[in-house]
Amino acid sequence: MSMHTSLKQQAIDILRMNDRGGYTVPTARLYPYQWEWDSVFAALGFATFDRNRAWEEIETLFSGQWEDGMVPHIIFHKTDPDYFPGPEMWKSNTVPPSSGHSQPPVAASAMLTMMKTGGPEDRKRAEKLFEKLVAWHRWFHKYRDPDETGVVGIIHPWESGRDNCPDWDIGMEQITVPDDLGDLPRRDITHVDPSERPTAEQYNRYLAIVKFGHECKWDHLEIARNGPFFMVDPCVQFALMRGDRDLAELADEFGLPGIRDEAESWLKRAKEGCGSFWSEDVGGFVAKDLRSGTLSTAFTNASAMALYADAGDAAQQARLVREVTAILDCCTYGFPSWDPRDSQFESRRYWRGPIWSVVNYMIGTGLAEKGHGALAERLRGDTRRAVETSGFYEYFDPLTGEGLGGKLFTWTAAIHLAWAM
Ligand code: 9YW
Repeated sequence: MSMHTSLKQQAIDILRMNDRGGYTVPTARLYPYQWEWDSVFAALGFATFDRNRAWEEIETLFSGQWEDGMVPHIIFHKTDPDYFPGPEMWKSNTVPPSSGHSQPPVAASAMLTMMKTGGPEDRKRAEKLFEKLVAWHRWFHKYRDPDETGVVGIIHPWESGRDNCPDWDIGMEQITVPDDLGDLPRRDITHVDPSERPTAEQYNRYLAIVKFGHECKWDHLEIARNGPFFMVDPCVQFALMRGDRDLAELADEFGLPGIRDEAESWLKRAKEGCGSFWSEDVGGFVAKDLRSGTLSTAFTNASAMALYADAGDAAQQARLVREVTAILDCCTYGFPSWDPRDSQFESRRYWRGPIWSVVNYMIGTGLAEKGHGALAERLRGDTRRAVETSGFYEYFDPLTGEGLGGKLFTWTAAIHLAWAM
């Protein structure tokens, strides 16, 4: 793209370029399908210049919703040999075909934001989708927290959206790879540097979970109870808590007190449940393996999302803000996906150190709302500077700002427009 085009215009051009008609792909070739949370953030970006297209993005996403209420993490609108694992591995048996688990449920919050910043047409579009949105939240509570503990589990590292974070090593180590998995025709390492991507051993375990899922026909209660992997992810938990709060507000707007009460009772239970994955050692909420009870060992960008969900008591919140500050002091660009003071930190490897605009947006929103305006501004500035330094990459090195992963990336462009401009 020309050096003379403004960054704002470049961001708009990227969203248009990645538009496949009703939905956007995260980036051409590397990720050729519709991803759940990418699409929701894309909608926030579109909403700054094309409201109709913004709502269309979310409507297309919900067109892939399963009968049980789940919104899948990938929808395979058109088969593309460039991506593995494609529909033939997931065997979802749905139209359109999709993956078999979800991703962080961020749509309620985006829809509320779009309604608040819009007019009567936005309200109409939100209201029309509301029933589907409620069904998705109910699905999360029923199938990801079957014992009503107030804490939802994820059945695959990919459900977190923070695919390769060291958090998942705890659960992944316990997975036995079936003998009949065969050689996996990975495509990701033909598109980007393998040193920034997961290893072969990790990929086999990822696919072992997929195999368990389709073999039980995606029976999500069976997967939660007996599947190979079940962990708490602070990102999904906090996105859902924030989403429940925003769902309650939407229900109020639409005059549905029963649904507001339902969402508020989920939230109350979740606030109590959060104590179970607080780590005094780390000074924050961390991932937890629900099978063994093991807590993860470091502060991540998901830990920093606590204020976005208003999780924790006053002392916990004060403590975690101290960690947020200390971690930002070690980086040129915040917020790293793994604590740079920990030996497992890798500044360039996928979710093991780099920064992501979308997570920054949620962290920054929470910080600003809870009275930490300077920290929030620091993060917003870092998010913009990373783009100014390197362009609209998928993610960035927190030490140098170097752009990594896919180029001309939808959600980086969307967040630039919606938040960091
Ligand atoms: C993969 C599309 C997706 C994101 C995830 C991210 C990555 C896909 O890309 O996963 O094949 O590894 O981890 O959060 O939705 O941008």
